[in-house]
Amino acid sequence: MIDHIITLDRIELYLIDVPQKHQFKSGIGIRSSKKTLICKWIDKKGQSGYGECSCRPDPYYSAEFLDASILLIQKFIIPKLSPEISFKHLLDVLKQIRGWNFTKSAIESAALDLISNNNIGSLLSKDLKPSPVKKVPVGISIGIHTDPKEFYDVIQQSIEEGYQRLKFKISPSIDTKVFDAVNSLLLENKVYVNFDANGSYHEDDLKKMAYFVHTYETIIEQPTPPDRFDVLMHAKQLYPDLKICFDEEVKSIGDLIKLHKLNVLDEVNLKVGRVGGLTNSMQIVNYCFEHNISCWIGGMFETGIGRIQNLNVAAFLPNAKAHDLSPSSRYFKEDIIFPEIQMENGFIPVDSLKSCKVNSENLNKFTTNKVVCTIS
Ligand code: OSB
Ligand code: MG
Repeated sequence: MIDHIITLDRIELYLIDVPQKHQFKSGIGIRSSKKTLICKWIDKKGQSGYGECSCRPDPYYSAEFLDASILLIQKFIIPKLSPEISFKHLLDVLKQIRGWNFTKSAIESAALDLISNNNIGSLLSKDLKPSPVKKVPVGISIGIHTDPKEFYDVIQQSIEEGYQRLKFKISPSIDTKVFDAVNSLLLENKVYVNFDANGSYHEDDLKKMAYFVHTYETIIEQPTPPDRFDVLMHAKQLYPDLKICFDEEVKSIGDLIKLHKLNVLDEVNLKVGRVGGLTNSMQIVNYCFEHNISCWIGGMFETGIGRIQNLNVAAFLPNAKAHDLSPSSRYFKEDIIFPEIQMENGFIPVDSLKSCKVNSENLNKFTTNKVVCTIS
């Protein structure tokens, strides 16, 4: 259990807007830039640690949204902090707040980044049970495409770039003809494929899932709305072979244990932010390890700051086939770290992350709102 006293001078919040290379469409919506919140802890010696709040600017993936995260930090976190604070006390402050997992995760990550001297991996290794790997296998999450030719080209390029798993966003409104056009490409290349519905198949749409359940014997991520266990059970009844990976539905270790005990969990996409941070993620990684549950790390299109931390957790999932943690260049024209994260033959080497530093020039360039919170 991590315990450490930190001196705290101030916390700086940077609301940033980073241009994406390509538009990304999912069951949630279309996005062409990544808006995110960077938290920076600065101690009395002037040393700093960073964390990223990767929820969306709207409440369409989770109830949290970025402008509200700033308000939460200002009203309910900052007043509880003091110039000298133990990490355990910080966890207590965060635990008292119900929900707001992405926001809590950003604050916790920034503290741990500072405590670990910007080397979070070494800190995690103390509490994680699995042995780490040296390179993290990478999968790509491909948005919804309507033009079959464009879709074909994106897939061909992803295969050429060496991705070890292609994850396709799906929704009930998809015209499956775009998939007819690429099935042979995927099958001939023996690409490992899965689908992610972002909870978009409601009761009346379940029949439209048949194509995806039957064409590939694979896993579907979050097929049904996260709060509708009845719809999930109906889907399982309609498709006895349906294998499910949970994303939005798992916000805590309690959610995970419940789904595991109910025997509906085949796999979990663990997002550090979604479960409220690194401490909670470590508990989940250990639980999955002890119960032989397949677990991999998902992303929210994080900038390099959140991505490095995600990759450091992914290193402790030696059995994962691939994680949604692509190199910087897949997402952004320019990232806010330097050097940017690179992929080599479908893997990201864990050691390469140690030399990455925040690119302050880019961080400032992309900032649309900066808030300085002093601690008294
Ligand atoms: O459902 O996994 C998801 C991005 C934003 C919100 C939800 C999801 C995603 C992704 C992106 O799939 C994965 C990535 O960051 O590469
Ligand atoms: Mg998902």
